Amino acid sequence: MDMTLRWFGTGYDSVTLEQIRQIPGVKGVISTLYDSKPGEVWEVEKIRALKKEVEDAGLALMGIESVNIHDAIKAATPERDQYIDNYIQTLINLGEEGIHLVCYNFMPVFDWTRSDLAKERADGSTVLSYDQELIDTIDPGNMMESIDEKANGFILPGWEPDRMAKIKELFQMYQDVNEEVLFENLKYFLERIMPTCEKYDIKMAIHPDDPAWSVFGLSRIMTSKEKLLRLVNMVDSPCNGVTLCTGSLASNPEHDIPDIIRSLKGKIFFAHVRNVIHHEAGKFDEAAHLSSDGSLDMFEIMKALYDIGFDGVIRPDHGRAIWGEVAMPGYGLYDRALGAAYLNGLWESIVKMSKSCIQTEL
Ligand SMILES: [Mn+2]
Repeated sequence: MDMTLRWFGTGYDSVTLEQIRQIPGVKGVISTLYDSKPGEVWEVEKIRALKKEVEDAGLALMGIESVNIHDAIKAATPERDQYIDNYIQTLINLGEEGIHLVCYNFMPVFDWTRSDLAKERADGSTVLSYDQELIDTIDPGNMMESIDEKANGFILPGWEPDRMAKIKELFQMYQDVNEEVLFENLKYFLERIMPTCEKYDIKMAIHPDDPAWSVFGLSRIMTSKEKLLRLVNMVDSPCNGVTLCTGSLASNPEHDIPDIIRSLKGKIFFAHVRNVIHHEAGKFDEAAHLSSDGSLDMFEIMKALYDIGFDGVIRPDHGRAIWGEVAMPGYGLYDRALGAAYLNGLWESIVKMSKSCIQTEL
């Protein structure tokens, strides 16, 4: 297991590589070319420069989150093949630079969605939060403004202002894209890119939809164990797998995360681990990573990852904003560093206890 932190790049992230390097047990970062637009070919020089910057700081670039997928591919417009060609060229350029993990999502129009980016808790910390009733009062055309208000001046991942400016066109583009069509479009995309992924050993790790249900009437398909299994089974390739994001999947309180992990044995290439507090249906807050701070049992989650032999890249996911830090919501240094230390602690104890059990049995 390789513990990492997500890092958005110099000029985009308030956290520095030097700070990340000082977190015990963190070996690398997951990053992206944050100024690239969906559909663009990533230039080799830019990938190389990013990798060099990370390595010069004593860390490894362990994967990309994300190479975003152009809406033409998700909606299967006549331009999709050209955009898939571009995507393949980006994968080739990443592969040539030794990148072997790419996280992506296949959500129409909106990436992750929250109703509040800074909900205050009793201890003064703030967290991201979701309330379906509040979301239902928002005109999707104004979603960008409501998200932007509490973003501390940062551009949020997946909420590119240029794209959001064309929100009406985007909704039109997806009006006939139901779940089955979206699955077909995803299959088409994966079948076209897998030969390149296999050639360069690039693991494509789809991120579950967040929250795990349809929002604003748009179809969403990466929303449950059954659908994640359908995805891994519909395109048979060692490079077709998932990002196991505990917080996204746990937006639905009925989801049993350790069970989902076990069912995806061999297909989890990347893990995002965070905790949530469930309220009534359609309403949840993010929390500190500690089990007792939220509704998820993080020991059982890490144990399930251990039991399936997970040896991929992991990162603490969104943290709370604490100690007065001003950062991109969910992506401050302090609480994610606490999260990394905690998850490493859980892992160490699971590994050592498992080994002593084996010895006892012998
Ligand atoms: Mn995630």
